Amino acid sequence: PPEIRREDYTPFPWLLPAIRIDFELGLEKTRVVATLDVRRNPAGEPSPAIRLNGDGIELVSLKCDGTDCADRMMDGDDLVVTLEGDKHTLEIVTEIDPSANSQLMGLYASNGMLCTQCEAEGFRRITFFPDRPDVLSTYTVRMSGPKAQFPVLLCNGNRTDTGEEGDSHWAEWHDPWPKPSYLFALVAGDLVARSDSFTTMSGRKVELNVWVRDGDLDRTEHAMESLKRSMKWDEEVFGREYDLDLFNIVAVSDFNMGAMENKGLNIFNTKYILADPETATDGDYDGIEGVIGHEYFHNWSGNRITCRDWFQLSLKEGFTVLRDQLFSADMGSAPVKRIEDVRVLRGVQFPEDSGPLAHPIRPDSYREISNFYTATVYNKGAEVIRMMRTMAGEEAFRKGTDLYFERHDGEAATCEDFVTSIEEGAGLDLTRFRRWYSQAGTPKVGVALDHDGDVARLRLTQNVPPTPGQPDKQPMPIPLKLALFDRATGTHRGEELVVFDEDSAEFTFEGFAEKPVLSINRTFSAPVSIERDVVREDLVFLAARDDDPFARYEAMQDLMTGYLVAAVSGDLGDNEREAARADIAQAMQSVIEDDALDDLMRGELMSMPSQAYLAEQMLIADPGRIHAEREALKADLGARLAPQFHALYDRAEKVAFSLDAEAKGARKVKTLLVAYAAASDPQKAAELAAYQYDRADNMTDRQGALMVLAGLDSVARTGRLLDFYERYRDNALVVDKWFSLQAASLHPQVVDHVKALREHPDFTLRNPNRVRALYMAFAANPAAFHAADGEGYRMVADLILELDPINAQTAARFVPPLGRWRRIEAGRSALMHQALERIAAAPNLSRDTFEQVTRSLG
Ligand code: BAL
Ligand code: ZN
Repeated sequence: PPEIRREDYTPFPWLLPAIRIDFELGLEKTRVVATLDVRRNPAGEPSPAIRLNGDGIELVSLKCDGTDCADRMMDGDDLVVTLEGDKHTLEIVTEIDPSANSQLMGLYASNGMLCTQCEAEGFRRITFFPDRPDVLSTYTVRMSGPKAQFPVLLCNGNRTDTGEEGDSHWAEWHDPWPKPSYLFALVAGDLVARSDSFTTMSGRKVELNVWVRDGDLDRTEHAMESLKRSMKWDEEVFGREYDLDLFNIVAVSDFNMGAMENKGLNIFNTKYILADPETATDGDYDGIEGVIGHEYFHNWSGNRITCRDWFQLSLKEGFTVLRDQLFSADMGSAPVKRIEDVRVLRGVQFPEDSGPLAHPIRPDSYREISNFYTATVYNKGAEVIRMMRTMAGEEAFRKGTDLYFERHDGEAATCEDFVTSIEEGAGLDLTRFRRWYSQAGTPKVGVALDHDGDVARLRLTQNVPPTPGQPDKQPMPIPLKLALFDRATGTHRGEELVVFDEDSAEFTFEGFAEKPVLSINRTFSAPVSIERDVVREDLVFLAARDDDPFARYEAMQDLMTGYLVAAVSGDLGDNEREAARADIAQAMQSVIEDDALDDLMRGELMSMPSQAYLAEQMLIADPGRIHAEREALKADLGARLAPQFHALYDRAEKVAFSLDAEAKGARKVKTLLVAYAAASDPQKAAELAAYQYDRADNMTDRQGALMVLAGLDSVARTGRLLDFYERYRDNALVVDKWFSLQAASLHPQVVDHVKALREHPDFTLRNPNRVRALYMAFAANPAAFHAADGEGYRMVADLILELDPINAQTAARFVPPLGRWRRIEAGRSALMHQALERIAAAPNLSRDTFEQVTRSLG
């Protein structure tokens, strides 16, 4: 497959201001008649032909200005039509079989309903079209089909007319907002809606519907409330008002992504819609609110202003992730949300940035764009915009985003357009800052603090590591929030922001009789990796009293990370080991005893760094040793702090179920404590987990207990796993949890469990949620995936090969875990490499998997 390069962008030579599509809908056969008004684009290069993209579809007929058109050719999957004049009408007829569409791109069948997914390049699987984001059209769509099978017919925009013809009925929809083809959507099925309304800031009433299958309606309240909160928040915080009279959301159970922001008709994975306390965890509730917000916010950051080309994906995704993060922070605990966001960034994006698939947030080339819906484009993209906000301040940043929305409304814009708007609107000089868009790799920031007389001197260095195709890097502006604490009083004089954009920089602070304690990168103000020489005593100090919750969390993480990295490398003598463990326990005790903390935050402070994060701290990681040392520390803490842990559990247990922060916090610490107990006293832990499971009146407690039990060899394990399955076997989302819990468990026989679950009658390769439930959980379970004999790698490679012809996009997502081979100890590394080579050697690989595997081997 050819490589597509950002620098090759040229405008499309034709404009398609208005299009009309007639769908005669059927699960096995859908006939599509697309009528395109095309006219020459004065801004494009003159072209004797129009290229209409296709993907696996066959042309039934083609007319140009009313007559059959023979002056055409196929170029690969694309249809190229010779056009001489400046203005034509093309009528294109295609027929497709949605039931055969297992890729879930384009128009496909899911549980008897029809739905679409067009981003990034799915529209070309429906009809021949210039399927690129800079071609904007208004769409008028007529849908017709059997009334009994498809009682509900939905499309983008507003419904303008309906009618019936015998057993069949039809609806006509018109979307007045010009949009690219990737935002097209259609749904036909037997659905019911929770309906509500929202009155916008200018007083317009918008009808809201959340459409689900009959029987799921009771679980849509949280989604609807989240939608209304999103609409209000975007008005208040970004000044953005909704722009249609109708907003529909549809939940489907077969979906490649989390959700999709199609104009006026968001389509969601059921996972991000359906919730009630019996079947959804607190995490699920938060996920729903965040994703509903995310898709809604796209209406402005994505739909009203879209992307010129797919290299600009972070323009809409990075910005929209930032918007959803700020929204969730405002709706719940801001510090905890920040910690969660950083955990995702460091757990997923940092490894991406330091591996063979590293790419800048605005990539320079790709073969398959689906592979670039990454944590880098999304989450690092959000961090980059967050840094602009930090440097500008909230008010000035808002001026920048106002200017961006005003200046580019209705356009297909670029990241550069965004940066220029922020620069002008917020009054920042972002000249050097633009390097964050072009350079991949996580900057390493060296931090050293000296003290001399009454002066504290901070020395900073930065180094952006080489990444594929980018051997040499330029220094980038790095905004670091910091505070210097007086050891005696435990206070500081105020937070400062330093921005340094050279290889090294020095800052001096006067008036410190004694060396202060440095708190740096507070709130995680820059997405960098801090490397500092810090004594444990200072970390214990910060863990107990830093007034920035993120920095306090960071001190706890650093304490544990420092110890674990040293322990894994074998650098610690017995005395040092004991001293470090005692310090960690002391810090944790101060966290448990701090009455000013809420339990949501306490849970964060008590959480250990993930194995992925620990592996990232080492040039070459030994997953077996990391796992063993991490479990040993857990056991040690569980034993040392047993009385404190008990007391905390007892207190948390008394909090009755509700969805407020106090009760959520109580649930969080309870399960965390059972997990510690599992390491220190497995038998007691099994009893406690079974007890928590049996008396659970909500999914958070039940799933937490089962998570721990799944990792233990205990009779309680078998019984509760069976009970869970029997209780929820009719609920696909909960059965997904059942698969995940077993694949993610700490049980020594996970490999065998996953093999058995692969054969379970409920497992299917056709449903991405089910595949991810079993295999993503497995690939993210270091002890199992990195089994020393390579069985975990073989299983994932087998999955990729089997899934690739069915759903290439989902298959390719399993390649990155194997792509970490260069950073893993030699024995396993060779086995990972072998697995990748076996995939690479397979015939007929999809473009998705081919690209990921070749880059990973690279
Ligand atoms: N645009 C694809 C799904 C999302 O990021 O919202
Ligand atoms: Zn998005």
